[in-house]
Amino acid sequence: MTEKMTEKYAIDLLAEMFRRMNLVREFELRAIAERRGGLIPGFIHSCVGQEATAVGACLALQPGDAITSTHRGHGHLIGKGGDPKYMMAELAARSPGYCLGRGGSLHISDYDLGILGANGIVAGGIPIAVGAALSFAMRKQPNIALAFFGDGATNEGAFHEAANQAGVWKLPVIFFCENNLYGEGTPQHKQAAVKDLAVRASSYGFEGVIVDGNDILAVYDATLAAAERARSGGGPTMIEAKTYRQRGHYEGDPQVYRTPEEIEAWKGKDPIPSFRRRLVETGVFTDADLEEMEGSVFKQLDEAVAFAAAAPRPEPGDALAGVYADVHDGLVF
Ligand SMILES: Cc1ncc(C[n+]2csc(CCOP(=O)(O)OP(=O)(O)O)c2C)c(N)n1
Ligand SMILES: [Mg+2]
Repeated sequence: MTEKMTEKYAIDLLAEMFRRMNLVREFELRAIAERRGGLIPGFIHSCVGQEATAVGACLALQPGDAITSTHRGHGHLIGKGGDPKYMMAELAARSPGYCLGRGGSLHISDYDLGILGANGIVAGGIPIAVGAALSFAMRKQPNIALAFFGDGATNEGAFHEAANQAGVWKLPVIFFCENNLYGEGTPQHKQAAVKDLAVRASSYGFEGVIVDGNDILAVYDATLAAAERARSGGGPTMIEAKTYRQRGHYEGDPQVYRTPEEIEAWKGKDPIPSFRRRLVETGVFTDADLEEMEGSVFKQLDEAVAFAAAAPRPEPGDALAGVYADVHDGLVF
């Protein structure tokens, strides 16, 4: 089993999967604590419980590939290499943040890393990813784009229009649906008449696959296969990863739409401890190896919080820097 695991996956990759999933989890918990403590204003939609989809999918991509993210995007950004220091500064509305401290959690992007943006508009990132894929194809670049979105987003016109166009043009794009069973407080069966959202891909002429979104290796394998297909001219794939968010839709959500028993049952399928057990049981890493990685995550987050807390706030006089519209003589350009 050990040999099989390390034959198929490089040991550095397995370590990175573990470390990055922990970084996402602890980033979320730390951000929630710092919001309560007053450092962070505004909303947080945490992805606690969904770390395997974010990290597994991103680690199957190449550095030049692009992603688009959602309102629940911290995991996607860290998965694609985003720096928690600048993320934390952005959440704390400080000027060294990814958007100069003006965007907050829902508007983080880093074009150098291929992160084309978190997005407060449900399904808003999907056409952007298709546009990036079209651009890669027209420029004959060997890159692909991946759009993350939720189950609720597959009921939006933007999803269907973008999927249709990508199917017609066979664009190098992956439609990655994190199906966490709810769109805000609405369970999936009240918003879609199909049980498996992956079937929607067939309307647009490409394959839809279903994976266990709490199994990082299954997510990685499915994304790698889809990425290879896209890169070799085979067009789009939709991946539906079945998962669960362990916390509310947003911090403070009273969660009246689901039972504590349901939440507890899904905590039993938490993607991080199950991967940890697998790594130890197969002898890939010892407990001590993994503890060291966990410790390094806490250290990195301590540094990120200290950086954010010490950073300056944006100056009101800089409000028009870095924006596309400007005002001259009372007119907006
Ligand atoms: C176009 C649009 N409609 C509605 C909203 C309000 N809204 C924010 S998140 C959300 C639910 C999205 O559900 P899903 O796509 O399943 O993502 P999840 O929150 O479960 O990750 C809604 C309706 C919005 N931000 N944008
Ligand atoms: Mg959802």
